[in-house]
Parts: sequence; structure tokens; C-alpha cells
Amino acid sequence: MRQAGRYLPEYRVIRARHDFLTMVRTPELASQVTLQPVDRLGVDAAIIFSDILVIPMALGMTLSVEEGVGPVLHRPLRSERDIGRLRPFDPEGELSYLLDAIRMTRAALGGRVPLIGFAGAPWTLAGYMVEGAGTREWRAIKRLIAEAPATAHRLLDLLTEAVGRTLVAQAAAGVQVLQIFDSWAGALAPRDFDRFALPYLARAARSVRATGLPVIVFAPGADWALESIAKETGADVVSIGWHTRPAEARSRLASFDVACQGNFDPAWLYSDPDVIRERVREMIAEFGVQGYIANLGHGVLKDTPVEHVQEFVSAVQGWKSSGSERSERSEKSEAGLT
Ligand code: 1CP
Repeated sequence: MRQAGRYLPEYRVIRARHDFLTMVRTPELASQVTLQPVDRLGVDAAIIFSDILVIPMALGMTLSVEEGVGPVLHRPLRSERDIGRLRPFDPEGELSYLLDAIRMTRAALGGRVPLIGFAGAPWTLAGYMVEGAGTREWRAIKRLIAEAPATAHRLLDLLTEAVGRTLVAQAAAGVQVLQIFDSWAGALAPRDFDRFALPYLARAARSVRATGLPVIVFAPGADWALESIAKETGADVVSIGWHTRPAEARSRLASFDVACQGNFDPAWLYSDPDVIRERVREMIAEFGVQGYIANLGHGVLKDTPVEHVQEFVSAVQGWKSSGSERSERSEKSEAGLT
């Protein structure tokens, strides 16, 4: 999940001097910020400091990140003509800052922890490009799929190619894991998810198989589709949102060869460190340690006390070294039973 950001004092120091987009587009700054949670928290992986909205920018849209408003894409796409105005996609040219940041970060990490690259899924990117910003109702994008489904499919198709090529370019630049965020999956009714999100998510995920890198897929709010996500995307890891009970996710995914990641509700990082520790213990016990990446179920919320994030990490890492609290699942697997 998002692990850099304003809850980190050292992030705020850099952010006070540069706006968010300058940070994203300056490889030295992006690399520096990527390392902050690794250095401060001792997390087991780094995720490159960037944003899912770099693809719409590379396609020619203008992005601004406004104080108190969040990211805004100007002149949102509403018609076939608007889509026709997008630029041909060239990740090596338009996203060279991202690829340079990856190369620089790999060198700076010196193999300490793996580096994760990522992109937004086609449906989520289409949502931002048609709405222009985050929204509660998703009225413009839903109107487009209802009124002009062929236009929506054309946009989704174009984005699928862009997402796949961006991830492949990140792999070539040195990331060691790829994650696809379908953050707006929960906006769709199941049958619409099956038509407008899942096939494109699956195509994007499958188009990067040739890199040989592990692929993580995250579609929060559409956890009812866990099985079809696992089946259609062929992902190595399915990220579980905090709406879903770990044991339920595990049992529904038992017949697929996938690991699970998640799913601590980041809001509970506001609670007392003792409560965090107890909740982490429960979460890990429920998931079981086999094929499991302990993580949040969404990004760190701003104003989260950094010591509480540290508590989460040390509770997870403490579990690793304590033999007494292992789940039945991992004991079985150690005995070669699973
Ligand atoms: O300092 C600031 O004001 C910027 C806040 C911020 C940050 C730290 C934004 C704006 N993006 C990011 C970085 C970011 N975005 C990372 C960082 C990697 C790291 O941890 O170092 C990642 C993985 C993302 C991905 C991203 N951006 C997603 C997918 C994950 C998710 O949260 O579902 C989404 C939806 C975005 C869009 C976005 N960018 C920024 C904001 C505030 C948002 C959400 C806006 C909205 O939907 O209303």
C-alpha cells in the first residue's frame, strides 16, 4: 500500500520545499522518499514513489494536485473525440522520470529489500480520466458506460495497453514485483465489473507474465469477486481489502495458487499501540503465515502517528521470530502437510 506520505516527518520536510508532482517527476526526490519508510520503519519491501495518475499524464492530460482537494485531471474525457485527442503512449519517453527513479532506487537499496513497481488498473484510470477527480458517485464514468459503452471499451482498451507497457518498462528498469491497483473496482455492480473492469485488469496482469515477476492485484470493494480475480488475472498475490474477513478470503481462494496480502484497516493505526499489536496478532492468526504478506488493507491515512505505523511493523516482524504463536496452518505446512 502507500507507505510514503505525510505521516512521515521526513516526507513533510521534502514536501514543504517541493510540490507533489515535482517530487514524482524528479528521480532524486522520488528515490529519496521511496527509501524513507524502509529506513525509518524497516519494512520488508519498498514501493516506488509515484502515482497511478502518471499514465493519464503520459497520455497528454494535465494533472494538478491541489491542496485540500487531491489530484485533479483537467479537461476530463467525456466523448469519443476527447479520447481521440490523447497522445500515443510512449513510456520510455513520457515516463522516463519514473524509470530513472527506479534505477536510482535499486542502486540505493543495494539489495536490502525488493522494490515494487505499480500502475493503476484500466477501470480505475478510466474513472479518474472521465471524472477528473475522486468522487463519491462516479456519475460521469457510469454515465459513459451506460450511454456509450463502445466508447468506454475503446478507452479501457487503450489503457490496458498503456498499463501493460508501463509495468513491463518498470520491470526492465529494475523493479522486482509488480502491483496493479484497481482502487475503484467497488464502484461497479458485479455484472458491470465483469464487463468493464475484470477483463481489462486480467489482460493487463497477463500481459506482464513474460517479465517473470510476481504480480499483486488489488481490487478493494470488489472482494465478492475474489475467485474470479484470482482465476482471470492469474495473479501471484491477491490483496485483500479490509472489508473482508481473512478466514473467508483464505477459504474462498484455497483452490487457487495465490498468496494473500492485507488487510489491516489503516484507521486502526490511530488506536493505542497495545490495541494495534493485538489486532495484528488476530489478523495474522486468521490469515496464517503460509503464502501471506502482512500489510494494511489500504494506504496509511494522513495524521497517523508514525510510532503507530512502527508498532504495526514491529508487531508483524515480532511474529516472525516468535515460535509460540504460529497458526495451525503454518505448523501443518512446516510438517509438509499442505
Ligand atoms: O503529499 C501529497 O499531498 C500527496 C499525497 C499522495 C501520495 C503520497 C498522492 C496523491 N499520491 C501519493 C503516492 C502514491 N500513490 C503511492 C506511493 C508509493 C509509496 O508508498 O511511496 C501509491 C502506491 C499511489 C497509488 C495511488 N494514487 C492510488 C492507488 C492506491 C489507493 O490508495 O487506492 C490512487 C487511487 C491514487 C490517486 C491519488 N493520488 C493522490 C491521492 C490523494 C489520491 C487519491 C485521490 C482520490 O481518489 O480522491
